[in-house]
Amino acid sequence: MFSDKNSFKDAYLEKFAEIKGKPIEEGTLWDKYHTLVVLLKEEISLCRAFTNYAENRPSKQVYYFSMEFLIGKLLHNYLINIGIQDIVAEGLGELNIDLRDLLAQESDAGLGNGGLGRLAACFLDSMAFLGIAGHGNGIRYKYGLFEQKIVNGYQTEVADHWLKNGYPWEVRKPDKAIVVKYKGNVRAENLKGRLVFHHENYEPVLAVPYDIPIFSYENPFLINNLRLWSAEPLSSELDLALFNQGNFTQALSYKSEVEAISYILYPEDSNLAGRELRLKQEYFFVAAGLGAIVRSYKKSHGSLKDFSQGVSIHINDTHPALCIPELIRILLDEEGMDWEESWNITVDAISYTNHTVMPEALEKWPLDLFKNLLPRITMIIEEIDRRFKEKLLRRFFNSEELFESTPIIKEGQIYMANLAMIGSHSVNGVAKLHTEILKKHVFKDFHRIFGYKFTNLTNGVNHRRFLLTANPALSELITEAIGPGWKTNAAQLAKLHAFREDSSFLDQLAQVKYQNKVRLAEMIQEEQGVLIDPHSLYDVHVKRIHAYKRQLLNVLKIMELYNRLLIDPEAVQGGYTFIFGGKAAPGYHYAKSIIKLIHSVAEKVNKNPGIQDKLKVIFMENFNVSLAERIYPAADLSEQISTAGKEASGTGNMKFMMNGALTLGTLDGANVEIREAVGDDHIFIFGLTADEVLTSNRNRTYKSWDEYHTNPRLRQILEQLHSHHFMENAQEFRAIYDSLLLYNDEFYVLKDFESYIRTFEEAAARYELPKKWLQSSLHNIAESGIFSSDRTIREYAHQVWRVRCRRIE
Ligand code: 26W
Repeated sequence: MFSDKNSFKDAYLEKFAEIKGKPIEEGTLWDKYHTLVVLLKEEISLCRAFTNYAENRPSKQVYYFSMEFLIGKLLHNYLINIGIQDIVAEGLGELNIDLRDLLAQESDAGLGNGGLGRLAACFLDSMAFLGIAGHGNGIRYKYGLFEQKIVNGYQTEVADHWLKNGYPWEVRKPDKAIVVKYKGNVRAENLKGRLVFHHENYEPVLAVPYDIPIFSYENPFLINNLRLWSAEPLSSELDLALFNQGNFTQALSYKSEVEAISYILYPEDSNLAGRELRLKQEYFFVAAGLGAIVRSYKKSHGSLKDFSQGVSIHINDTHPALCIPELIRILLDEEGMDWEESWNITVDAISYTNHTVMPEALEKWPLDLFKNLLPRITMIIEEIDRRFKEKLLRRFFNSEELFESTPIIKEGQIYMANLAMIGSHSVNGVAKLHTEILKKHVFKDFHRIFGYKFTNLTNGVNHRRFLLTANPALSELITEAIGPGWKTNAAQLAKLHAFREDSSFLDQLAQVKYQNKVRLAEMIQEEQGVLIDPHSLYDVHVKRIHAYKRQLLNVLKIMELYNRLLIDPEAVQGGYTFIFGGKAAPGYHYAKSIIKLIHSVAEKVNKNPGIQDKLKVIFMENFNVSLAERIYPAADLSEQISTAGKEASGTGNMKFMMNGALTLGTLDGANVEIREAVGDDHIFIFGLTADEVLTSNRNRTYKSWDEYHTNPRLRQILEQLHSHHFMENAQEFRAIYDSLLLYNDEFYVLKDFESYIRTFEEAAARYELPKKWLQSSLHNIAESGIFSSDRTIREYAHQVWRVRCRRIE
């Protein structure tokens, strides 16, 4: 790797000339960005060759199967990881190139919806960092998550053509392609007493891999791989044959049907109607990924007998659960093993993480759809189900409820979570509370049967992206104070406690936050023309828009403050800036009207001259990884206000915390553990607990009308919601109003309203005591080490994958 800026400059100019064939002065920004990536990629692959050579003892390989990898931009992180950011910035500077302009050229790879996809990306970094041979396996969607454009306060969606200029990090590997087979029929043959199955008349699809190098911080032990599969027609001859016969439409429809498989990411993160194309996608990357893994394993080991000792397959939620029947199919049909052996190897290799308790997000598929699309896989699932029921009958012959809830196939539907539970050796939730809810409620019956499979692995986030890279000023301050060790061992952030009473340090911390807030204010002014005051409290709520995440509760709070300020402009002490961001699934009308409501309230509030300096409401368009990296460092207060029991973990909460924001939240997901870590004095908790919500749901004791009748402040807001107060059209927010009153407020928004307002006021009052606030902010940063994904991945390595981390520290 380059040792100084001159050697970098020479290499860069040489590479530019080689691939662009023109003088650098004539190069576009894209040319310059592209050259930098190509140069780094080559350097990285030299390291790869070197590390593979140095590490000739084959270690266990972990494959993380995920339908989504929300990786965001890579270049900035990779420069920091390699440790050449300064050399490169200076070298480019001497060529009159601003590195920041090149960073801006990169597409933000949005191949995921939200939490689940971003978690997968953080895990890739931590696996590489810890020296685990861990690789991602997913789909190379031509279009990622839509770009959100706000028009007149409404969300509209624009296709995310992230590949339009090409994506220089990826390497296409056509020689490693795999054929994936759909439809057709299965013929059974009796070969010397053994039934052998042949899949015939299938529709073949070629899966072509594109590899992206995963390169972590400082001298990594390994350079891992993110393999994304793209669907292509099997061969052009097939098209040609059809063309020659005059079957033009059929030839074209074959091509477009095939390409549809990796065309676009489904933008729903719950409530997905069982569509054939989605099922095709799920089988596509499972069959391609496993095909390639088995091929390479056989090449180095000869047989698959010890497969599960050399390979761990992790399934990120149930979307890749077809790994279970697919691996059995390979072992049975292609390797000729018997059922027992195939089953044991499969269960031993596969582990599963659940990420949601929302019933509508638990996948189920019509059996008929399955049979038609995946005939052999369906047979295997039926056999797994049959054997499972048989065992169940022997062990729990008189427990009727077990027979109702646990089978894979029920009333003509395939339940993917049940398949994943039965066919894996480990199942985990993503925060303590979530895992308890899985054990006691969602998978209660499975917990009786397979208690030993359950474990909790609380999520974590890549602190090198969300703190080191995203917040350079804070990182520098931390490093000056405690040295650089926290970058490789986030637990060392605890050393910051020593600065609790150090007023010069606290001043600097305040300065850093202030500067980050100024930067965000400038961005908002530039993009929206709205002036916000960097001295005001930045209260930030960014995440997918969903009823259970209760952006609505936050809006009601703002409406209430506004009402109060209209009567008495001195009613609140400081100034508040409420910042929202997040996408709604395109078909989720309720979430979309929440976005419109935020805009309508913003319009009213921001334009009222009487309260100009007290209240501002901002919605930041197109929340994605890059925008997130701008927002977290500037936040004072982190809104984590889901209905208790509904948010599996949350990971934004951790990113805010490590950037020094204080949490205003319910006892839900990982908020519970954030509170355990920081103590009650450094977090603002309100609202019903998960148990209270469950009990109230069970006993049906909650009547939202009671809140309406007994709380005049609330009544006023609700009436404003369905009058002309915010909108010309009084019907605009009818669905929201009805959800709260007519449909009895499923997410306890009204129930939690009072305690939310009270707790917000406590937080706002604390903000008026700068020293106390800063001490709490520092305390949060100091305690955030356990929420690094390095900690999480160490736990996966020890408890689930049984693989050694080469990095010892
Ligand atoms: C069937 C469509 C679909 C697609 C995605 C259903 C469900 C999903 C995901 C499981 C939703 C998701 O992203 N869950 C989030 O996972 C994060 C990482 O574990 C958690 O932090 C969030 O709490 C959880 O909502």
